[in-house]
Amino acid sequence: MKERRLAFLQPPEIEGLAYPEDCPFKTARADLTRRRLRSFGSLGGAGREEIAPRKACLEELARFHTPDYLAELQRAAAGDLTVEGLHMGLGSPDTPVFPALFDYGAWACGAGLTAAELLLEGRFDVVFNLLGGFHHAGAARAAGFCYLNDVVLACECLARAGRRVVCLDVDAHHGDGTQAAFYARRDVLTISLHESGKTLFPWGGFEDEIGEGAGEGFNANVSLPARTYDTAFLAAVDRVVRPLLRAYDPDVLVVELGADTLAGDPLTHLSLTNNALRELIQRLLELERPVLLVGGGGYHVENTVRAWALAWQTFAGEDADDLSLGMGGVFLGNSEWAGGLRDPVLPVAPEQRAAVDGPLENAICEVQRRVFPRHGLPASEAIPPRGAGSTPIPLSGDKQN
Ligand code: OKP
Ligand code: ZN
Repeated sequence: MKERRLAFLQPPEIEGLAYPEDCPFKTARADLTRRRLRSFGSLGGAGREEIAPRKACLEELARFHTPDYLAELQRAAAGDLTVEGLHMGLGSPDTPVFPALFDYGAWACGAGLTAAELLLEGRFDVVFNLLGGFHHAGAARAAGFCYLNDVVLACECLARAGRRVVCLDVDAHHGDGTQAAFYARRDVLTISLHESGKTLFPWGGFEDEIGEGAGEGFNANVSLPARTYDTAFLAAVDRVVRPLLRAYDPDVLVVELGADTLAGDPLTHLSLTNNALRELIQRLLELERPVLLVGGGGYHVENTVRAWALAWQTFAGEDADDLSLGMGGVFLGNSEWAGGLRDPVLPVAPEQRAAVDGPLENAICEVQRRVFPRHGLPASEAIPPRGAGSTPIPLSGDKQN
């Protein structure tokens, strides 16, 4: 296997910058992941570099955000929340006003731009910006813990360099800000898999949102039912994401890997384990394209850190099944787990399967019907027999899925 060159971006300057204590968004997750990886020996040394990114300047932020909004954000950060600020979404429980709100976002955006440049220069194959993932922010609007949209700025930077970009967002929440930014464009194909807007903020992201004008057919949403489990998620990946990736054939991938899809997340209702995220990444690696991976949600801090660290190891090729005690993770006794960073496989209850499978099948068929023809793909696929190329590979050890 070809050695991939990985970079982990973490600005030392953001240490101590945090959201208010009562806000579930914890900025410490990125640095905790960095430390976890260092303790494993997975970070540091050739091809596994830590790089200090730059902070985005106003001019760069204005490639997406309006000058009025940027001024209002800075005003609010300085303690002056105006009526205009309120109208731009500031000052709600989901968009608290606190001193670091502008600086933290500007660092996340700067890291996104640094990451894009490192990929454009060809210096790395995979760049992690776990500070980022602020996919709800609009051009002049704050929402859902997001003020400045690093995902949009990074995609825009890659697109303006002439690259065909796929932005894949697998945060539990719909990537509405990113979708809106590229809705009428086809140089950035946006794909979001998220818990259905019927049960979760931001209450949208349905299959009929397919883009408009020149961008029609270049936005794809898959609504995941509450309690979606690993193999159901991977079926959506295999039947929607994989065909679209192959057909669009991007030059570069931007992946929002919010970890709030994991079972036990306090804000959402999905039931994934980090094994599903690992398998997703293994499928993305088949493309052999540079990847910018950004963070996002993930409100169970330890689960999030473990998932992001596992994601890094997967990109680094350190997660092979035969590695150490392997077998995809095994129980040694009643409680001893030898799966490394991997979660134990979660059993799927029959009623859970019954609740998930029908709505998910509809969602998959609906997005295939609406989006696939634009890409020369058949509007519906007969579910191929087991063993054929596009069926989900069962998770190791999970006999029932
Ligand atoms: C950000 B990210 C309704 C509660 C919504 C906001 C969740 C923001 C998630 N007021 N809470 O996509 O993980
Ligand atoms: Zn989220």
